[in-house]
Amino acid sequence: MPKKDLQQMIDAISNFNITGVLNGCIAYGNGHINDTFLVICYDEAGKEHKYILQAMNQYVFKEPEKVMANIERVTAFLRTQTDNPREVMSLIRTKDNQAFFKDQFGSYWRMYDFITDAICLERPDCTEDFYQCAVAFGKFQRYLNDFPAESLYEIIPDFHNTPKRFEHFSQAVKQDAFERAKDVQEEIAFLTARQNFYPILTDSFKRGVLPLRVSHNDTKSNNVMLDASTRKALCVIDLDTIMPGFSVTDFGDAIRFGASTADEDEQDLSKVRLNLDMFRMYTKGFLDGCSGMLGNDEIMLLPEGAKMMTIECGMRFLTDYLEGDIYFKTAYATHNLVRCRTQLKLVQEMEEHWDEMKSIVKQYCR
Ligand code: ADP
Ligand code: GN1
Ligand code: MG
Repeated sequence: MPKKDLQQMIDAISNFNITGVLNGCIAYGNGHINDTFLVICYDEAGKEHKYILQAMNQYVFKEPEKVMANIERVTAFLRTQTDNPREVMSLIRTKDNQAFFKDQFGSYWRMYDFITDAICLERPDCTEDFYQCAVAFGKFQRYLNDFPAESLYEIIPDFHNTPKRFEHFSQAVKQDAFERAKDVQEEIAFLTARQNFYPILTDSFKRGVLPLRVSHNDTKSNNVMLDASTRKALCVIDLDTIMPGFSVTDFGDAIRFGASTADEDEQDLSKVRLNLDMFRMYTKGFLDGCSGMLGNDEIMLLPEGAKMMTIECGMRFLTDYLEGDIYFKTAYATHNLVRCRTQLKLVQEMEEHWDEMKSIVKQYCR
């Protein structure tokens, strides 16, 4: 994605209905996808007003209008489910009342109110914080229980369709456009050996065991805000990938990221372990947030959701490595490979602790 220059940013900001005069705009956060900026303005009384400005990633989001249409509908619905405005992301509309601004270069911009007095955790380091992230994502499922999931646009087709992801991965191995496959034979063998696992969730859906729900699809802990003073669950953010999907993949993606003892790009694999206490607390928090909404079949598939999201993410990182790092932002040449390896190590850990994971979730069946 081409870098945005300052003037382009200032022009974009001037199209939104913000309060005050622009004082500063700085790169913000650690997302892998969009270009995110913190915008600071001051009004005549000297009061500060903060906003989040994002240039949408148009390689990832081919139809930004559809992304914004989903976000508008879902945030409006969420607002009917809670009295606390701080629980829902607030889009700032443009001066001509649109949810986004398309500039003369074809870039799409959008703005949100900055959520003040809140924190978001790159990686939760205690079970209580992780519990709160789980409550936020569980509540998100509950609030959207009556929203017609199938009426949402499928923003990235087959986003968590792991068999399709494996097909794409196999093509990337075959094409080997950057002659990198020779260096990753072990990882290719690992992913190939687990082929029978990949259709488990899509088959459960086809058999009617797994219901279609509104899912967030990117439930990392840095996509949820906690209240800075109480550290209680506040607001789910990063709404780009809201689509029809499964509750168990929302659960799983959070486990993949937050129940690991190391960062997603840790180079020392001996540090990458599955923290079962974190798994236990996230399970409790997610089901507390869902408040009885999930059926026993769904609950029993939560461990599969965790393993599926982890192996799928490893596969996606390796696919991107083989294709020349075109999807995820990277900071160095082997960044995607390093990320892939942490995910595969975590899959191994889950396989070793499979019976414990299953028995933890079983306690919540009715
Ligand atoms: P990406 O899709 O690239 O991950 P996000 O929408 O998650 O982008 O934004 C990146 C980071 O910016 C988040 O992890 C969070 O730290 C911060 N952020 C995003 N929206 C807000 C907001 N409304 N208020 C405060 N911080 C925000
Ligand atoms: C991306 O946008 P961000 O950084 O929250 C990706 C997720 C991956 C994640 C891996 C739209 O999430 O699917 O799981 O990186 N988002 C998209 O860290 O592909
Ligand atoms: Mg994010």
